[in-house]
Amino acid sequence: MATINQSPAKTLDIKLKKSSDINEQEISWSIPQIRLLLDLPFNDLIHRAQLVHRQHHDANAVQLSTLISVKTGGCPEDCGYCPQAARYHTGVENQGMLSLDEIVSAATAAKSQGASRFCMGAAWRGPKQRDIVRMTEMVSAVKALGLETCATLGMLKPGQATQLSEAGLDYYNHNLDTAPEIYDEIITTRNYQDRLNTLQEVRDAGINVCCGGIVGMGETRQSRAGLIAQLANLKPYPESVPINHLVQVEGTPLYGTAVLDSFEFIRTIAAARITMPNAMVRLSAGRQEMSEAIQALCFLAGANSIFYGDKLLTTGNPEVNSDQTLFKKLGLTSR
Ligand code: SAM
Ligand code: DTB
Ligand code: SF4
Repeated sequence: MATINQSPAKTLDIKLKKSSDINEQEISWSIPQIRLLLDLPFNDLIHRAQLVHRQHHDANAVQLSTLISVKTGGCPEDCGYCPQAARYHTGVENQGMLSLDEIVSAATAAKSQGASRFCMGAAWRGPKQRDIVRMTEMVSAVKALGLETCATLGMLKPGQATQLSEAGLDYYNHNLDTAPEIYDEIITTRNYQDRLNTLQEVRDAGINVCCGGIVGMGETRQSRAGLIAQLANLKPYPESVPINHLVQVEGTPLYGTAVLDSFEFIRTIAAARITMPNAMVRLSAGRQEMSEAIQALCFLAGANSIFYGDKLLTTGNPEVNSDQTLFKKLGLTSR
């Protein structure tokens, strides 16, 4: 690991100037360094993010993932943002596990609309063994359609990730959600280490890691720097980094939180891009509440993936038609 005993500003300069000479997976990012990025004048930050983005990616290509809720609502956890927690009264209707046929027809439709990845989410604390068996059938069937597969099922016990991997799972989504120091203000039914343990299970099973967080939960800029530092310092950092803007759902504890300024959201995307150059950074939840112009700035800041389809898990997402129109306006290609 590169140890650099200089001031944050100096080392930030070294990282940014010599990015082609260093093995970026070996680099550790300190919170003060990420804070310096977040504090840059907006234009400077976006410029730096674009430089990194263009070194590592096609600047006009965006990857499309479609989400489906395999099992909805009634979750025993207390995540303060989540409409699916049983303890909050949000009007989400509980739905038992979908059938294999329902999954296959949703995945077929997603593929025909242009998605390259199909992500299956379940409102569980973690899957039971019988759930894993059914999930492996779904993963194999979706994979057989020629789609990349992703699942987000909560905490995994030893051995479960291997079963999913053997079924053909390409990505597992498990978010750190926020910085460690404010984590227990948001969730108390599991801790940061639980999350890190699941991420390690996923890594050890050879599945790509999809891990990001939520901004707009009332956190400070310093906490956003803390979240990005946690993600960027995972060794290796995640292949896919979803940055969600909190979707405020009535009945959840976080409903009524002061709405985060969009430029803070875009800054967070830029910091993720700069610190995790090879990752796919996904402009995730909250897109329905964003104007086209804000979304365009997110792409400029280095986002190169979105959730595509009229629904996220329980909340709305822009319609496929309007995304296609936006991509045309911006000259973006998709895969
Ligand atoms: N139950 C599993 C778990 O929590 O790991 C998987 C599904 S859970 C809904 C997946 C992720 O969705 C959460 O970790 C969180 O980052 C995100 N999420 C949930 N509700 C959200 C909201 N209202 N706004 C933004 N992101 C949200
Ligand atoms: C992620 O980071 N965001 C997605 C996906 N991973 C599973 C979920 C967003 C959920 C938004 C609230 C809802 O629709 O229930
Ligand atoms: Fe349950 Fe996941 Fe929602 Fe938390 S985020 S309440 S674990 S469905």
